[in-house]
Amino acid sequence: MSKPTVLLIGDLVHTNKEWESLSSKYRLKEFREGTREEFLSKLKSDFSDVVGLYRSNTSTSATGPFDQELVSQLPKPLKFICHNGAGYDNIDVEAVNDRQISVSSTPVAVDNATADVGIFLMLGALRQAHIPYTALHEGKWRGGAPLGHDPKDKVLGVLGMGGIGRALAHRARAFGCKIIYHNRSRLSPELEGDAKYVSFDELLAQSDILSLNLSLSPKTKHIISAPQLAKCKKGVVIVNTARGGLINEAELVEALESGQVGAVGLDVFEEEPKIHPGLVKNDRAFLMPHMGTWTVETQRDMELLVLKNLETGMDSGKLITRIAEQKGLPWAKDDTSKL
Ligand SMILES: *[C@@H]1O[C@H](CO)[C@@H](O)[C@H](O)[C@H]1NC(C)=O
Ligand SMILES: *[C@@H]1O[C@H](CO)[C@@H](O)[C@H](O)[C@H]1NC(C)=O
Ligand SMILES: *[C@@H]1O[C@H](CO)[C@@H](O)[C@H](O)[C@H]1NC(C)=O
Ligand SMILES: CC(=O)N[C@H]1CO[C@H](CO)[C@@H](O)[C@@H]1O
Repeated sequence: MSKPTVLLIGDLVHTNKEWESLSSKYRLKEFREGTREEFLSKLKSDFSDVVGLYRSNTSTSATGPFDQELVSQLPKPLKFICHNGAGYDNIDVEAVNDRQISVSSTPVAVDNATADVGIFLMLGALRQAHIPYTALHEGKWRGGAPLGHDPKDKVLGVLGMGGIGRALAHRARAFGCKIIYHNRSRLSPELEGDAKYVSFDELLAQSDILSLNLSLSPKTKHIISAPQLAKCKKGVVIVNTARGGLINEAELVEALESGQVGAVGLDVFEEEPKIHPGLVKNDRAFLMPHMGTWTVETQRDMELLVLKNLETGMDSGKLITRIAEQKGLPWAKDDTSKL
């Protein structure tokens, strides 16, 4: 019997050995680079027998997004798309669900590193670190930096209390923050700890620091815009390590300029890599170019989790970290014991 085929799209950096060792069980095919046209044409020839595939956010630059057009041309035998990344907004979920193709992403593996950057941005924004940091590099010592603020006794509001939100809360407790959160559903007492569950409006009204940790979907796009910013305390600090599109960036700039928002710590932007000029030039903006998971250890852990999903899918028909939109569907079978 011939081995089933798995396909790697885009690059693999830290786990090439592990990938190659899968050749004992599967036929390995690769599309590390190329164009969307080439990819679509290979789907009909070379790749027509692919059962499982590995993709990543960066492979989007080779194939374009997994939108309706592309998903409709995926080969018939394809059952699994294992995606490298916590966010998978470049996969059309409705289209893959229609075809009953299982999709996994890499939550959990990203939690700690992303929460680390969340804290870094929170502290950077509270201290308005941008001013002394750039001044020092220009030979101007502190550059007239204003006094910053301590995290101690500040109310940290976490919007979206998933793995990253909880890892952030865990760290923020050590800095003396009081944690409140809002999530579509309240967490179990074990997961909640001393964090207080509040409504979305209460979260806005009570937070000294507001951190976003929810995934981007049509429902959450621009969840923070002018009306929400107006409901916040004057001088609120906004931290975003999730997705740029959660915030209306132009309206955030206005609120920052008016002083309604005191400072921001942002790792993600609405039209990456383009950043609103009002953010770049604002001294109270502490910015990073989407580096949440940008560490050797975490990148490797993410690649390993994708390969583990692929292998589990191929061998048992189940996924370890299936995307939320597929959980509970009759054809969607999971095995979370391997996490
Ligand atoms: C993933 O791709 C989306 C666009 O599809 C982009 O907004 C986002 O910045 C990318 N994320 C990473 C981690 O590169
Ligand atoms: C995250 O860090 C905690 C320690 O703070 C550790 O217990 C946990 O295993 C880490 N999670 C992952 C997925 O590595
Ligand atoms: C937050 O709410 C969503 C939607 O109800 C739910 O899927 C998720 O499990 C919740 N998060 C936690 C950590 O309970
Ligand atoms: C990127 C990410 O992991 N976001 C999580 C933040 O919290 C929401 C709500 O609990 C989760 O659904 C997301 O997965």
